[in-house]
Amino acid sequence: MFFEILTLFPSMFEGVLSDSIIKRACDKGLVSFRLVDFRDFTEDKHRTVDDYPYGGSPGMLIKPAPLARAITASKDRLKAMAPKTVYLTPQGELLTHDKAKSLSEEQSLILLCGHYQGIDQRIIDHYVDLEISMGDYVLSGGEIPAMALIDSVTRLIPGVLGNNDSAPGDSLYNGLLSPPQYTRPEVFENKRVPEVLISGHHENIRKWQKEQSIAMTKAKRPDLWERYFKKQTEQKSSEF
Ligand code: 4G0
Repeated sequence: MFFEILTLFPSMFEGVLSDSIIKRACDKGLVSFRLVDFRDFTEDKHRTVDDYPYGGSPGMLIKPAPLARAITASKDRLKAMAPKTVYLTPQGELLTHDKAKSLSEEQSLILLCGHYQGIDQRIIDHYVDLEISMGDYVLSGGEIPAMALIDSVTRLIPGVLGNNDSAPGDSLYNGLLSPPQYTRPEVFENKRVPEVLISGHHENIRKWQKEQSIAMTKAKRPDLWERYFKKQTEQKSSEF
């Protein structure tokens, strides 16, 4: 996977891209990155990237011309890798495991990080393939959402994760929350690890974990539970 990141703050990515799983994926040749400062695509003396919105709404917007030039240059360089242009915005579709999975099957992504009140709508209409949001809240820029997207997508690329941190075991992979987990010691501040987990009885452990997953999901994420339940009943009824 090739990620091309279009941002006004390329240095924000340095720590994240040179750490842990993403770094290992880079070293293995499974992902690569290029950071582009789209201020370099301005043509005025002051290198202006923002302007006032028509209609008099408060705040500033990213001007269309430098972005259009930057995106065109990226699309052109990556054309052999069929790039999809992704805009990180609170107005996008919420990122889910399924969406991250389908993005992980792309050859290349151009990630567009906006600032202020966002970007000119004509860029969204004519240059952007996909609008993605990390949640219903506003940040000062799209950089942190882009990092979250890169991390979640990279983990799903075959060969990135070792056996010690395998994606199929992840919470949400199967649509349920993870069951409660425990590590040593067996007694901590007078609280014991649930007996079944130290019984060595694998079938009982599996059954207990599934029950706990379901109980936790019902209690904490009724929205996920409803989706899971619907999918299960659909699968069962299609067996007849
Ligand atoms: C576009 C993404 C980008 C529009 C970006 C702000 C949150 C997210 C930005 C705006 C972001 C998210 C309309 C304020 C930059 N904040 N939830 N900030 N508006 O994924």
